[in-house]
Amino acid sequence: KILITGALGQIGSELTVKMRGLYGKDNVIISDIEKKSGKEDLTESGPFEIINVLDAKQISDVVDKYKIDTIVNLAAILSAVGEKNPNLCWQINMTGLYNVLEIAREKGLRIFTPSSIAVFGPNTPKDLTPQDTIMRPTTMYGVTKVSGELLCDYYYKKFGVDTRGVRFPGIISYNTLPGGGTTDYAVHIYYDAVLKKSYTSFIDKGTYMDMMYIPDALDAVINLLEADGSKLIHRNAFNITAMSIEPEDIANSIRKFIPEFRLDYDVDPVRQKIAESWPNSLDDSEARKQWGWKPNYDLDSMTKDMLEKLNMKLNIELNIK
Ligand code: VAH
Repeated sequence: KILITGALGQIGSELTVKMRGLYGKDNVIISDIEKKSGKEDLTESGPFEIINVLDAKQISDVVDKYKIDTIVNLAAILSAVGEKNPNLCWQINMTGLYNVLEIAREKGLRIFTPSSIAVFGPNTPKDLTPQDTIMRPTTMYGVTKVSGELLCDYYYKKFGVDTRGVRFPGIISYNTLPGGGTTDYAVHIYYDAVLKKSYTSFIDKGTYMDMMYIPDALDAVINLLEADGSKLIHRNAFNITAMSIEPEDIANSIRKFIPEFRLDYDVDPVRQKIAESWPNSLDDSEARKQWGWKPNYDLDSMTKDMLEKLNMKLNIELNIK
């Protein structure tokens, strides 16, 4: 039985559907800090619990109630919001994780914790960033992701807790908007392409970051959780990526489907500084070797699918209004 925390967010809302399809809805218990309107398709279609990850007893009670054996801990504050409220970012990302790890230690659970390219900082090698290298992030979010990786590896080595994780790049999806990250421009550009045939980017031209389409991100969670643990040399967390792109690359790809699409810039210095502190591209060969990581979507196939799905989604919403 799997418990997903933060299940109503960008990754969680689609991981819920995927996992319920694979394992059966009653085997995937989802939780979030509150019920969110518009998420009835998730909260009414299977077990849903309110969990504030800062309350260890709430987590423990749900684990006992449903006999959970695996927790996918997605509850988190992302990079840009984390710079606005670093204390909350530390509390949610670290105390939440600590509570989950302590329950996993007591009850012998398996834990998946997402890390991020945000673990890397300005003095990390920027191109084809290695799996094992310098990690001195300059955001509170990045500090919590490095700390989280170290804590998860500690719980594996010291207590034998089966912890696993991946360093997610920016994730692009059309179902649920991301919760305040730096890579969010790469999601909003597609929404505006459909709605306005133009987008004003808060990240500057020429700023490369790793990205991936959400179906590949969901496969990474499933495949790493199902991987034979005895074959894993690393645990927390694996570099994974599908593409290294900058805003102009996305615009050129969109123009293959919307020729008149226009991109201009109104750079946000805070998020630009964060983006520049992260790598241009990751080396994800260890994930490919140790558990068969392989993305299926490249930029153009992602763009094609995003525009098709957003056209349907936004036109339906527009027609309803
Ligand atoms: C963010 N989308 O921008 C998240 C992620 C790698 C980026 O951590 O904060």
